[in-house]
Amino acid sequence: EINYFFPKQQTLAVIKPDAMEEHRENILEEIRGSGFCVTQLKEMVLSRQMAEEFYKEHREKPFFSQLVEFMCRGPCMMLVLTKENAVEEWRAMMGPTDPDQAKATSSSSLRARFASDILHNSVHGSSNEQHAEEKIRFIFSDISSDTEPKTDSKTER
Ligand code: RTP
Ligand code: MG
Repeated sequence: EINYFFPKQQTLAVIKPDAMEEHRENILEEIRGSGFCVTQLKEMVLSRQMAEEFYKEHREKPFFSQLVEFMCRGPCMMLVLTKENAVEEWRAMMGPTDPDQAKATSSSSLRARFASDILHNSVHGSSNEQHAEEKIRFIFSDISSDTEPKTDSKTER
């Protein structure tokens, strides 16, 4: 029996630039096979400014500039995944940040199989529900990704 009223959870998944050429199809297949509903999908190249905003929580970390550089080096695939418990399930599918740790603890995870190192680790996933809502709004609202400044109506001629 289908419960149409159960509020499904959303999370943001990103296929990072290092995985786009060789592993994208594998990752998408895995997502489809795990019962996630892909409710939004787009391929895009992040600007430096967007990558900095996207990972702003890590601004003070020693790896921040490398991370930003990496995230804008080529196209990313942005996906909104919908499922009960989506945030936690997608994080579990990704595995730990560091692929060495991933290989040791969850060898079937995406990072264990596809990541090359702790920075180039093939996928991103929101770490909690609030993050998910914020990042989905950021990536999928046309306003936030608009590079042109909006014209202020008061100064319009
Ligand atoms: P993500 O946010 O991308 O899903 O990854 P995560 O939660 O597993 O890890 P987080 O601590 O949020 O780090 C974000 C991304 O920064 C890069 N990183 N590099 N060189 C390093 O020590 C280092 N540590 C983290 C990775 O790309 C990581 O996914
Ligand atoms: Mg994170």
